[in-house]
Amino acid sequence: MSERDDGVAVPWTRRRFSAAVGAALVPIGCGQPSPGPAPARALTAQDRLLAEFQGAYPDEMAATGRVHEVELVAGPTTLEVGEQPAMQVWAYNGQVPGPTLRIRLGDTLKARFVNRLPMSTTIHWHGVRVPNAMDGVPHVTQPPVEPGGTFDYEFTPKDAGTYWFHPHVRGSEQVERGLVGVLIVEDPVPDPYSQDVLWVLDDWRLDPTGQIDGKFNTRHDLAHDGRWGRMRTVNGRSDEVLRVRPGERIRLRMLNCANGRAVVPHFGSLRPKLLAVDGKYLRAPIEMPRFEMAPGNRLDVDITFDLVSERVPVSDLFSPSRPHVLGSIEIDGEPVDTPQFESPAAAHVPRWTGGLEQPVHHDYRMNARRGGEHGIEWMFDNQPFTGHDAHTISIDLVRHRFHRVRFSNESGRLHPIHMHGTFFRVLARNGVPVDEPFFRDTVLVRGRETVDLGMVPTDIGKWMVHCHILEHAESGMMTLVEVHDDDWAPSRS
Ligand SMILES: [Cu+2]
Repeated sequence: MSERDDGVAVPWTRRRFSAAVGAALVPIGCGQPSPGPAPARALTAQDRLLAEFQGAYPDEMAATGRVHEVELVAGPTTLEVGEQPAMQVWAYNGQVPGPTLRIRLGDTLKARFVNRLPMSTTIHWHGVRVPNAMDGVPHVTQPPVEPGGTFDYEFTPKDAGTYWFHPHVRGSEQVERGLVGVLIVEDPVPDPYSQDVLWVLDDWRLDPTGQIDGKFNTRHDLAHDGRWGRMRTVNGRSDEVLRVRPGERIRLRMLNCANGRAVVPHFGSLRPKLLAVDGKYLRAPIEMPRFEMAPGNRLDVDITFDLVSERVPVSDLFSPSRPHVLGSIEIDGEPVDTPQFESPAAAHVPRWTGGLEQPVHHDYRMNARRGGEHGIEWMFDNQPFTGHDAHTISIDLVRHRFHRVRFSNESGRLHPIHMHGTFFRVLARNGVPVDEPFFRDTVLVRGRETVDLGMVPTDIGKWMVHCHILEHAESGMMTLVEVHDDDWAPSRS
């Protein structure tokens, strides 16, 4: 069931939409109070883009009143992977990956976080449209949680889908050490899949003793696409097998939580349908394309198994000449009836073909230079991020308005760009229009590539934009945008 017709989503009201379009009629930068009712006039391109957006996702979500209270404790523990010696890791609630929190759309999550790490941390809820104060960015939305400290997160997600959570302090170390958890927001009435399965894809770089290599943000990591480890895991295991019976129809949710590695999942003889990207349903299901899952991306696929017994390897084809088997799916046992229902991928996703006629609101140039704490600094606009406590806002956005934002990669490295607090759609790559039938919160920008994004922010506040190669972020490739309320205009001072 899509969010459009579930009865829980609060659609944009006519009043709210009119307000948004009304705001669009006031040219930004004029700053003058309107002398009276605006004269009737033709719809602008901005109005048309907003009208297309209407119904894509709700501005607010009515709470069901169901509250899920959980405690998340970050602390040291051990993990055994295959034949490796026990590895010292950091984990939420003693598990790697951490607990999967499963709630329904409209439910409220109350998470009491306890820090038992030897350093400060926070929790960021990746992809979830939360109130700004719940976004987990130290010094910007909350103080860092010191060792022994606690923080209470509480929010009602506005979108069903597959999300995840991780620290936003020294991410390149804390995420690599194992601090990753998953938040699944189910539809109000989940479809009757035979199984709803999660695969958390990760890699680990070990030292010669089999422990996590304690050298973080190395010059090599920074000069390349971050830290890529040779030990690969799915759900913390090197030999993950998903067992299904012939006839089953499953929903497989995949998350790439590696620091730097991109993954192109390939399902061999199987024919999965892509359902959702970064949590959000597609316009309609499509045959699984070659999809470069950058760190942070999630893909949900719908797979029906034929009436045969076989074991199908699921491979990573990011480097086609060096395929890597991630895990496998074993089809065996007594056949079952295949659940029959319409795909939940039936979202309203605006095409926004007019988006490329809008002026570029900001063009972020991405590059690096020598220097800084780690020897190399990654930057937006020649400006390395110097710490959350000394942040500056790079651009202003206005809620309920369409913005076209460009990311120009002047380097040869990969930069998966993640925006907090909003979804966006890719409008063009290297100036060539693309119509991805889905929203995203993270997009892989290749070397020398330029990507144009379209977005309509729904939540005010200060939100991070950063590279999700955590070593690039740690060495400066982070910035903040501020989303202002509908009636905001820049000051003329
Ligand atoms: Cu990067």
